[in-house]
Amino acid sequence: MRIESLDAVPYTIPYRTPLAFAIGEVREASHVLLRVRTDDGLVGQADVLPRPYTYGETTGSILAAVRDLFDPALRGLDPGNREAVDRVLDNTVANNTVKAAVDLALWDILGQEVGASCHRLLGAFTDRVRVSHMVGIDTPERMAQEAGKVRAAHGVTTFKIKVGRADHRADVEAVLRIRAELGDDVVIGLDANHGWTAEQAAASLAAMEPARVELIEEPCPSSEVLARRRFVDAARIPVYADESTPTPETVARAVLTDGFDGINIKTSRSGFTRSGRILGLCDGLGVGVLVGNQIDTQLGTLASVAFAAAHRLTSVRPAEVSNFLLVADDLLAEPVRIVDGTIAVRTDPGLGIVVDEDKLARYRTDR
Ligand code: MUC
Ligand code: MG
Repeated sequence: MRIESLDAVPYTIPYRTPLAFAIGEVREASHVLLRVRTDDGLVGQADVLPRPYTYGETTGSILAAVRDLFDPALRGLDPGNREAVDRVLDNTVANNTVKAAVDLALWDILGQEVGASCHRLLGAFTDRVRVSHMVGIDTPERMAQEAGKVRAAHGVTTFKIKVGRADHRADVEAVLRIRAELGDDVVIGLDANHGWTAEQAAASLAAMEPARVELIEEPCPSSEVLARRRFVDAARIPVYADESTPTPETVARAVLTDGFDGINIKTSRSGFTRSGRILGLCDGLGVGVLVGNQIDTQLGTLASVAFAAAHRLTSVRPAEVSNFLLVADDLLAEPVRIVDGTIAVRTDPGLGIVVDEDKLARYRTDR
């Protein structure tokens, strides 16, 4: 079997509610559906998410990378020869989310070829993923309401609260309020998306002590090298890296040089192959992992769920797989459901993605 072509279809689906975080805000899912076609008729699919504030990619750059770089370079390769594909992808720097989607689409093809789900091919450790929900930056009152609503509607009890405002006192107030309103039986983590300085991060954590926060992600900028290392050394809760560690080598540096306690792994920026390498590194080094969200649609969520449920280490913590609740609709024909705070894996071959073609026709932006 050979790769025949790569197509990229840009589409936009509005959000029900925007999501704000320290370095940006998203109001709509303006993504790109990648389709890798093979000469014997199989089609691998994955979602590509432009996130200029973290990786520099835009819809235009994603379309150009597929059209000008990866489509011509990958045509004719065996889709099962991921090492050869990886070498081609490596010839281009950055472009993480396009490369991730190519990899996911190839795994999707492999699963269809052998008649097994990606979840099964990856390890099939468990068949349900516990959900952690991300609460965007807003007034403390609305943030507590959002967490309460998601717990009541979906049974989710783990929350990652977005913080990192220039005035960190508003973050402190929000986190204390969420703990007070939701009580003791919820788990609270934080993500500052490097919006605070290391000093603000330390002061905020001290002021939030009554809220019993279990971990903090990207507290301060990776460019402030010594300040960040000092913060990680002194922190009394685990410190996780996310957007500063999109690749195995950045993970190795964050752990070996800066002493990070955990790594957020996102299939939408490292696919299954590189996510697996990152997971292996973390496993060998004794570093925690969590499966995070790049504000994925339901289509992208299928990949995160397959990966999170496939491995022991990724099943330790709930995975961030509920951001699709923000999006008003989806391209998937069969919706993803959260039941009692969990999402079940799909058992269909590959990723189990069936696109509703009428919806794709309605939301695509290239016609
Ligand atoms: C996160 O965990 O940082 C926000 C922007 C993005 O690209 O990912 C997120 C979630
Ligand atoms: Mg994060």
